[in-house]
Amino acid sequence: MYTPSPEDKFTFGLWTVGWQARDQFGDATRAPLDPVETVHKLAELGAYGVTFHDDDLLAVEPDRDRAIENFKKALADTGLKVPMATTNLFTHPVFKDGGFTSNNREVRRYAIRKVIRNLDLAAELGAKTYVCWGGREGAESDAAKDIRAALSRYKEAMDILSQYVIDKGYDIRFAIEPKPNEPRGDILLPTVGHALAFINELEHPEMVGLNPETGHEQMAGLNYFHAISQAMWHGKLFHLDLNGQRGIKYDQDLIFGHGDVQNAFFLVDLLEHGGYEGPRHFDYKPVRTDDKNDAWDSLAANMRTYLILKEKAKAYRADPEVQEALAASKVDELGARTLGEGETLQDLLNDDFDLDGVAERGYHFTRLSQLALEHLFGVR
Ligand code: DIG
Ligand code: MN
Ligand code: MN
Ligand code: MN
Repeated sequence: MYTPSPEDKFTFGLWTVGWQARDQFGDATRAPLDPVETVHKLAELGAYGVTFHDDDLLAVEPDRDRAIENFKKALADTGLKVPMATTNLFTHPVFKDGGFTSNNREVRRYAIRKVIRNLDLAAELGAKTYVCWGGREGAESDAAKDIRAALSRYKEAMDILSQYVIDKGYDIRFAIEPKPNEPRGDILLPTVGHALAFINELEHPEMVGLNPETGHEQMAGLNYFHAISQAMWHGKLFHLDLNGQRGIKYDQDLIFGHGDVQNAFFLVDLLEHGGYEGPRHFDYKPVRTDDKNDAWDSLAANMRTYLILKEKAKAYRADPEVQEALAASKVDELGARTLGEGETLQDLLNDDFDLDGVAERGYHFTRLSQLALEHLFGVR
């Protein structure tokens, strides 16, 4: 029961369970983790794939070529896929004012070189999505960053990288990952909405989509189910980072479902019934209080929680009382065009509308929401 298998398409970043739990107020509580061990453990736990930043491969092997060879062998030995890759443009001090949008032009050029080098490896490993999380693209002071110029440089970098993928013939699309703040005081492209608008200004917008993260939208006080819905509506949900967040505070990267569990329930229902075919990728971190075994338990907990919510969402949809409540709340009626097929505007203008009568009617959302919650609680 709730045992994950590769068919579930669960994937994890090396940087998740590999996080040594160093934070700005305390040192590491866990030893570095060999990516080879992570790949084998992910396969053992039923995951479909693994994702990585370029630098994650060097966790225990400083020689890049050897580290890549070790990683490739582990992938071959386990059959684990690599659906996504990304670049670390945030740890090295050189990126302290950003990568693509650093005020220092030499840094901007280095950042693009660093991405290109890992794009080649991503293509070699069969990754179809390349994530760009601009964690350091931002500022703490309004005096320090000309935001319009920064957005021009961000666009320039994305256009250069898109052209590179086109010229090389790689089957790769880019996915921008929004986040409102941390580590920068204010990060550029802070939410799904900002990123969607930005993508429209690029030379190759069809090659660039989104990688929305649960906690990042929630850090901005926004609804992740809404964010994912809009990304899907635009055809821009290229990938997603699932995790948990408990309110507007620092980025917690909790286990999926360990934050707003109701929102997670409806998110899983949306992914399972809304036609998203991509990986269910977890970008979470084992809490700093976890030892190595706890950390592996936390990794498994992400997949188990997803499968539990998936089963509950299925039962919710199959419940005749829920179907009746959905109809009573006219949820499906929203799918009907406001101006019917063959109707003219004049037909609409001619409506005979009982304003006061309709205004009096309720939508019965309370009954529907309570039914959903009771399915979530497992009492239906
Ligand atoms: C943080 O949420 C970011 C980095 O971990 C990485 O660049 C990206 C990958 O999904 N998420
Ligand atoms: Mn303080
Ligand atoms: Mn995060
Ligand atoms: Mn992320």
